[in-house]
Amino acid sequence: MTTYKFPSGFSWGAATASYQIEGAANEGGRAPSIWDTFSKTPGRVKNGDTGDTACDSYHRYEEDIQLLKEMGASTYRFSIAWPRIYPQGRGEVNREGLDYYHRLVDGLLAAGIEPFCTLYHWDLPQALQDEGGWDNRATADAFVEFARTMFTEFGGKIKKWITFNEPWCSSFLSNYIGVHAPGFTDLQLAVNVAHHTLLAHGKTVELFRSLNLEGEIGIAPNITWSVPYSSRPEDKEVCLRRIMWTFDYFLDPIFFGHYPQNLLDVFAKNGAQPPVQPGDMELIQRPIDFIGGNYYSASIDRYNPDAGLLENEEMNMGYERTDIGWPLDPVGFYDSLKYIQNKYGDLPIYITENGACINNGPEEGRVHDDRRTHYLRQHLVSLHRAINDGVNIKGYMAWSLLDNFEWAEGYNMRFGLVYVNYETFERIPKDSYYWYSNIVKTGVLEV
Ligand code: GCO
Repeated sequence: MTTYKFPSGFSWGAATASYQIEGAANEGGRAPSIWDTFSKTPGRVKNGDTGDTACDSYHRYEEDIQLLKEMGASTYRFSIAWPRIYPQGRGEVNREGLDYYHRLVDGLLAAGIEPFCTLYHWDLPQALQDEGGWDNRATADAFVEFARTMFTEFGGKIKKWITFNEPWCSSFLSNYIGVHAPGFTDLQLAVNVAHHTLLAHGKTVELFRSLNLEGEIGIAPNITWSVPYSSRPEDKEVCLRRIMWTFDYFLDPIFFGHYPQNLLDVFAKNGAQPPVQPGDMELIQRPIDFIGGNYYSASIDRYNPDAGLLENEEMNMGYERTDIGWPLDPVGFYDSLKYIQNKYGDLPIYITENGACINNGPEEGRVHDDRRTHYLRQHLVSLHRAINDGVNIKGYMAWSLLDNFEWAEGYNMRFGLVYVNYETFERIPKDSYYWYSNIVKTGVLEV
């Protein structure tokens, strides 16, 4: 048996997102977001599932806090539904929405759990989409006003802020690949969305500093690792492009003030370029306090000029897969953390998401999700190895506390440590919850 001891003071927790868990879509003064519209459009989400009721966390947040507390979590990552705060995106603030998050945050603090708040986890108010959404530069300013309200209301209570969750998804997956809301397939549009997202990020960081708030602010891009099929330079190159598209495309502007040239070249070849205006890159480059990283999986890719935008062809190498079909690659987790350290330096890193889709349901009141435990065990070993090798990782948040609305996959894909019955909203901690809880409480993993 090997014992892996994590540093003392390491923060452990779990993550969720507003539209995926809250439900109560028409309550508390909330107006629709682009995800309400999208999920109600036939054919967009499996089984026609919507977030209307989700896990009903809007009403059951106390139970969820209790689950975190019993787990021993020191931190909880959740997101704010912008349309609960500004139902029309801007203008009049909705007090009921603020009150809900005050109840949640106060409950967390009373339980000794640090609130780790994501401002944008994809639920853009539909009213803003009607004005062009993130394609419209003015949306960045509306976002900054939403952030200002959150900072002034919650400053002192919330000390960890994430501006944007997985900006690659909310720009490219949503506007070029078209499988997430709002569901467009236009590269120039996606490149615009990415740029305005970064602009909103930079302006929000600047605002945060100007308010002199206690705490830290960062961003949480997805880390999609990719391993070259062979040592041929062209295979290595497509893999690097693939990694950089989800991660460096958003972090290079923040750290270095420019987009990665290899991706600008790909976009230019396809007739698209970011709508940069004078001063934008300076704003985007405002220093952040930490990097958040969401890691799930890796692919093995090779160069194939007929394989779409990046010219990468994904190879099936027979890797073990989770129930959503994503290959398990814990080594990719380690490699990506080293990559981040080499490229961006020693800024603190939080693993803001990591987890597995394993769809086992209850059997006689228990959920035996051994394959989730297996996944987590392997990834925590990689995490430990990265920490030992000097990567400055401060915390780990498992995705997810609860089974929840898995975007275009609906409710069938389950990522929770806690099982949710979507009819009764009963919560059942799975075997992996108890296993993870032991590590959270002791800071020790035994394998
Ligand atoms: C995110 C993710 C989550 C997903 C998870 C599993 O960015 O936070 O998309 O919301 O549920 O990644 O796919």
